[in-house]
Amino acid sequence: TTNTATYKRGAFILFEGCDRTGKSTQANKLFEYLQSTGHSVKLWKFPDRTTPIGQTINAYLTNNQELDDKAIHLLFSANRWESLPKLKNLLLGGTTLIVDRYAYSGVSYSVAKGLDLDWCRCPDIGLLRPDIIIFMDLSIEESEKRGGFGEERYEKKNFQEKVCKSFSQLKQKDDDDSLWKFLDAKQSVERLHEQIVKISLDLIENCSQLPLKED
Ligand code: T5A
Ligand code: NA
Repeated sequence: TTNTATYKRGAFILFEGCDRTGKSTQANKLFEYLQSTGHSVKLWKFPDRTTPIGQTINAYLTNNQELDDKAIHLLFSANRWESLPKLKNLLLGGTTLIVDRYAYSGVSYSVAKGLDLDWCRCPDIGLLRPDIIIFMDLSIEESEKRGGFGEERYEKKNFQEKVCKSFSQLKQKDDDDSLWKFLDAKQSVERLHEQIVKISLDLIENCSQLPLKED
């Protein structure tokens, strides 16, 4: 029949990148823009430090707790699994999700410590796959200028260089190259925001008929 209601799911928009590349700034601005223009949208940040697992992760990141590299890797992954039912319901209910870091950060930071890339990917297999990865691409020299790195565990130059390398490896290994949208994160906040709005509106328009995919 002609008047079958068209089903519309939300878009899964992911921001990824090394530390201090402007992910949270852009995720917040996109959220405010979409919300103010009447979209159903939610902002989600990983690690989600509000859950019991997230609190352990926070203690680790702030150097208040030591954990084995593999153990903390699995906790970061578990922190994504515990929110999966909520994220899935939101997307299927038509809400667009803006996610600040996800499994790609999970793998890249652990690989930078020396863990095997394929081992690192295993615990995240079966999580939802984003519709786009907006990768904030910035040299370490530029990111260092942004107020310098703080007190958290990973905020050191040579470690960040390894993280950047792992992200590139992940992109190269991805069968779906079009998933990754690299942006020159050196541009102004406003200039980047304009591009991100355009990309996101196109995606929201076009992804709604596609099924959700698992990673
Ligand atoms: N981690 C995370 C893992 O190891 N495994 C995992 O599975 C996951 C999910 C915490 C750590 O956890 C690791 C990765 C991290 O090391 P976090 O809480 O996301 O992750 O880290 P944060 O410290 O909150 O955020 P970042 O350091 O990554 O910074 P952002 O969000 O990239 O940058 P943002 O927006 O806060 O901006 C940084 C500074 O730059 C300025 C901002 O005003 C700010 O001062 N800025 C700009 N300056 C000039 N031009 C622009 N275009 C600018 N945009 C922002
Ligand atoms: Na951030």
